[in-house]
Amino acid sequence: MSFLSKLKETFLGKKEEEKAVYLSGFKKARQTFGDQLNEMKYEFKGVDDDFLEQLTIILLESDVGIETADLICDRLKEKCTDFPGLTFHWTMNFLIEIMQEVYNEFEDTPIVYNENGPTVILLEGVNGSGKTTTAAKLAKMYMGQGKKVAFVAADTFRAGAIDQLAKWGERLGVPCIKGRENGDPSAAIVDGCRFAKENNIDILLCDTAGRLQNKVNLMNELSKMNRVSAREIEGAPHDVWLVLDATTGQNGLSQAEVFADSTTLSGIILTKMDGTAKGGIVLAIKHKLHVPVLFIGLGEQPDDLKPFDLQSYLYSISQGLDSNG
Ligand SMILES: Nc1nc2c(ncn2[C@@H]2O[C@H](COP(=O)(O)OP(=O)(O)O)[C@@H](O)[C@H]2O)c(=O)[nH]1
Ligand SMILES: [Mg+2]
Repeated sequence: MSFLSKLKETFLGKKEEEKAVYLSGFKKARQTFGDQLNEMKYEFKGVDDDFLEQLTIILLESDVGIETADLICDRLKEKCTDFPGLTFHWTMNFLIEIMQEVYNEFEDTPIVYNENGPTVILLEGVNGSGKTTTAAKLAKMYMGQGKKVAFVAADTFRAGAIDQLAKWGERLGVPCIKGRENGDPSAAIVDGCRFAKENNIDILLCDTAGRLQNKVNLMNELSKMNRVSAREIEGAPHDVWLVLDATTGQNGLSQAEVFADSTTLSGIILTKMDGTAKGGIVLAIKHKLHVPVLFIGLGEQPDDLKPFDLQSYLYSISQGLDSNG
């Protein structure tokens, strides 16, 4: 059985709801990637320079980024030299399989949960990336798993940010420990950790500020949040997740690099996949930063968050390439 057929079989075995979410969330990505690739079948003469150039363009248009695109093309070329006269269909099989290998080259680290008290999760990212909305979505998800959740509104720099999270707290029934506007975000984290310990909270979601203007400041601020939470709760922060707007493409990737240089990231949440996101950023992030994509955001409501699944992703963006031809 070909790689694409196996991918399809795995995908079709998933829950209806998950399938629908992936297919609609990655529709734009499929149009820029799978559909474009499919167009190439009419002029396919083998994996030659023309083909590879065209493929590079499609990968770049999908936000895969030049380094990752080059790597994928090199591997494909190498693999195909062993198979002269390879059909378009099998070339596509190799291509998508190589994309999976590129993603899997660095092992995904699992989410860390604190067995002996509250799990402290820091959400980081620039203004507007979707941190506050993602905090609400994660709260809904964890409450659905029977966990006790609390918020820390530690984005003390953006006017209205604290109230925005507090409102989500009221809607969802999640206590919200508020920072002081223009105050020290770390002070709010300390208050939140103490509240979590006293109230047997399982998951403490900390909505922080992300100011990229000055890397040294950012680094100091992030490391202070790490330090103060570790003082309150052993092993905290247990998870540090970067919230990234997927529609910002390569710009988002450079933001991610600055954060990754400034702190230890344990996961990425890609928001706004329901928008014009092209999807390739998933591969670029994993390949360049070695940080796994944990969740994807597909809308503005608390239910619009899904765990990232590599196979569903690959199937959704390459849908249509599985037909023999
Ligand atoms: N379409 C869509 N909009 C989102 C998503 N996540 C966040 N948003 C919207 O993006 C805007 C900024 O989100 P917010 O959570 O306030 O960002 P923050 O500044 O990082 O806290 C808001 O209008 C959100 O409703 C998503 O996954 N899809
Ligand atoms: Mg916010």
